[in-house]
Amino acid sequence: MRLSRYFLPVLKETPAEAQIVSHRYMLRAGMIKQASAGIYSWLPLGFKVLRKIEDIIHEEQQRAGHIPMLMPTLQSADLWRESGRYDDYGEEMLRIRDRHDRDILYTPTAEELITDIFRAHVSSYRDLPLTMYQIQWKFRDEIRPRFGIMRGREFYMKDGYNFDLTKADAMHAYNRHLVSYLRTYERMGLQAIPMRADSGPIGGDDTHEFLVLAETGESEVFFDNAITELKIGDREIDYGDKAQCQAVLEEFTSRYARTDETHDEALFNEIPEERRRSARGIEVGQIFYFGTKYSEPMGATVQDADGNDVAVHMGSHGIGVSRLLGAIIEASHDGKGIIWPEGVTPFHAGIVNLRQGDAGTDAASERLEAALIERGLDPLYDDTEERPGAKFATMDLIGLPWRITVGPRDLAQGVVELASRRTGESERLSVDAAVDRVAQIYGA
Ligand code: 5CA
Repeated sequence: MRLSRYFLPVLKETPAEAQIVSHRYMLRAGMIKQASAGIYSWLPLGFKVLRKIEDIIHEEQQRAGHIPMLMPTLQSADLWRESGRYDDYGEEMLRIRDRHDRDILYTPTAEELITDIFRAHVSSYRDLPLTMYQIQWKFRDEIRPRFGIMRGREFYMKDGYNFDLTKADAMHAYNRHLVSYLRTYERMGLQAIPMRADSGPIGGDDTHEFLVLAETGESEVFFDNAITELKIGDREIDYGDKAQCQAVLEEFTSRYARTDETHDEALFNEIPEERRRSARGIEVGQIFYFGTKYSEPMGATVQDADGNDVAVHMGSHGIGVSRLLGAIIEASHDGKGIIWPEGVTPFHAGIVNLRQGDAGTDAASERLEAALIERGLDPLYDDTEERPGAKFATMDLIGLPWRITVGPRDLAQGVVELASRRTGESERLSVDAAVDRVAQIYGA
């Protein structure tokens, strides 16, 4: 992409309404624009990162054997009356009346709709286990939308639903979700700690929230610091292996880690003092097992091997897709701007031409751009007439992990400068070597 032809409305001034760094940088880097309270347009740069995050979630969900699908944002109130949640959900639900005076609502979550699909098509235990998921917009009329996309009213969520014959099978689905979520967040450069939480309007007793530690987080959390040493890394996971998934769950949940809703001071005090931590965190996901809470009232049953009709055991599992952008920025930035982890960066590298219009630097920049594209990479070439200082400031703000600078003095010696946004370190390399290095970083 050529910057001169892109839409990147960067702001020089810090917007007054933004209280936290991720919101400030998302506005300044031209990633989002508020449409109305808690509702945002995703400008091209923000949209690109949103898509990257979504792609990682799809890959990891399908690796775990979960099936993608899509349900509508507008749903009939009647289904929600069947489960009893139409009245229970309260003010956060956006209720709408259509021209025929029918009550509809903008989905805050989709347990009812998926249960309705299930009961229409599945009647035998032989069709289980089944887990389907979607990535779809949600609406919750939050009383205090704030921090930009972090607590929006309209937000993008991955929501998955499992249907199983027994509680034991449903707990395997729960464990699979926990493991796949850990992998998902790690690929985004995040450490998200599973913590015992409260289930709220979704219901059930078994639930974990995933928290990214950050001073600006809305949740108060308490944990044994030993938990921060744990990593999934590149270990092989066989999602069909119940014992293995259970063992990973135990590894990651046996230490004390709770949100304030379930915090137990006496248990907390049993942790050796030097490992006791209280901090703040951003909730980027939550998994639930709630048994037959929806299947029973809605008649989602299957025939078991003995011919008895039994209500299926269910759980639901959410990731805050749009909120993750904020969480990643909170976890990875400096005073100059965002520092994207390679896994989610909107462009793989930035090319800065220090003397636009100079035959030599133009040709070398174009050669770099073409060679990176040839390797399957997606560079952003700043081909504008801006001064070098302004070009560097924009690249630092938008946070591409690698920058290749093409200047007349270096070119006279046959080199360009490859710089890391994270460390600030740079080296001088030939155009070909710089392309090889960037391709190698991305495994391209
Ligand atoms: N039905 C379940 C799982 S699919 C559910 O709705 N879970 S949830 O309420 O915990 O939401 C899932 C995730 O969505 C949360 O962990 C959080 O990361 C994100 N989320 C929730 N509310 C908002 C909001 N107002 N703005 C941005 N993200 C949100």
